[in-house]
Amino acid sequence: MLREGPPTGPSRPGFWRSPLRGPWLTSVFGAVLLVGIPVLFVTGLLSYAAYNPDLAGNDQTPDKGWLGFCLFAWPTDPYWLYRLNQGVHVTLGIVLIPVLLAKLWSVIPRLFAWPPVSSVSQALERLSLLLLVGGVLFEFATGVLNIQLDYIFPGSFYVLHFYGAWVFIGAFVVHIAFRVPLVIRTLRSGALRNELRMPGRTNAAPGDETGLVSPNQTPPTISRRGALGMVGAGSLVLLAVTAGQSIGGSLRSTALLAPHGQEPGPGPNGFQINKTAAGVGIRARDIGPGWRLVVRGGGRERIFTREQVLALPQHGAALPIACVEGWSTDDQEWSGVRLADLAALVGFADRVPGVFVESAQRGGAFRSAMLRDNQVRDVRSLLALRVNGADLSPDHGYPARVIVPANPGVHNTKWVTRLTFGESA
Ligand SMILES: Nc1nc2c(c(=O)[nH]1)N[C@H]1C(S)=C(S)[C@@H](COP(=O)(O)O)O[C@H]1N2
Ligand SMILES: [Mo]
Repeated sequence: MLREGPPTGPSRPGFWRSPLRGPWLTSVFGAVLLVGIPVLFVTGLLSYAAYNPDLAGNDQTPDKGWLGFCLFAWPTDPYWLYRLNQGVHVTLGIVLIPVLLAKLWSVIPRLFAWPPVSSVSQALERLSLLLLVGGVLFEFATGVLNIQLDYIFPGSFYVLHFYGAWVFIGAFVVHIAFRVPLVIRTLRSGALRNELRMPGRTNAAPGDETGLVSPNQTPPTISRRGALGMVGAGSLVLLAVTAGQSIGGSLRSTALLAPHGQEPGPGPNGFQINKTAAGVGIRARDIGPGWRLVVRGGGRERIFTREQVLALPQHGAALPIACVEGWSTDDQEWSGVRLADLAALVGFADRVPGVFVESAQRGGAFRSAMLRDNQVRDVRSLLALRVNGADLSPDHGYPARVIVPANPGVHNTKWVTRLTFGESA
């Protein structure tokens, strides 16, 4: 194969003919990603840490090994921390999609470079490119699918997205080590204004080392300014139809791409619903008068009716629901019993432990969650019975749900039936 003379098809020099391709355009897109990708990576790791995957009872990614170095006791302050982190992660990820596609478009000739392997170092570089391109497509695709298709993954989305992120970021670091000097040189040398003004072709620098400039350019149909404008406009449109789901307030209605709860309806329970009671198989009798709350720990067990829970000291907290999918609610006024008070009822008064929360839901990963001791200790952490002055609606978790500051939405378990303090599942 390799010896069969000059390649045909997309590997042929001159097959790719856009006059826009060249080191300058690629460097501009690359520079944007150089800033954006690390922000995605860091917010992604923080998001991962927020799930307490080091606690038994949670989704643990058991083979993570030393990759678990980034775990720590996720704080409850500021209470909007997860909301902000996840809003940035998801919104930025979506906004970068046009830039990513444009960057890939601009380097396509390189991906078909011939011969595929010419030296050991070139083979290594191509391997890193494979991991880079494969990794970035995998991360963006799994992220978007998780948002739009509502948790379709057979196993756990977190596991795929987490390991994928490490593979990708490894290749990314190798790639920028090779390429950053070129990006800096390119962006420094060509005056921005000149590049933008020049409507026509990319002039191949003598001995174009990048292989991006086509030797066989077609006449230009759009200027580089136009190309940048198109990509930028694409990103701005995505920003405009996404950000409202995380910012909230009156901007919420602009979030046309938001997958959930566009029309939550009026009233005190009128805010987004992730999974409805019917949707996860909660039956009327699970949450009817026969509902009981079991509080266990330290060898003790106490059982409460809803009236008895309501008779315990009630406290309020204004907290949002913030989902991994990026959407969040504005602060809602929850009221209910402090988790720390419930711990005290089974004997944990001075040293408040973590708690394993279970719900009336019979299957599925979201039916239970393990919360850490610092989360239980926070006085705003509630087993909420009411929201905005009304009883919880069945879809928001009636008779009782967990609400904890800065907690990922999925750990604010709805339809709670059992709290086990001081031990894991
Ligand atoms: N039992 C149970 N609790 C649950 C869920 C679930 O599917 N089952 N979904 C979680 C997720 S993913 C989110 S984002 C929040 C959403 O709460 P809301 O529907 O009241 O807005 O509930 C969480 N609590
Ligand atoms: Mo969620």
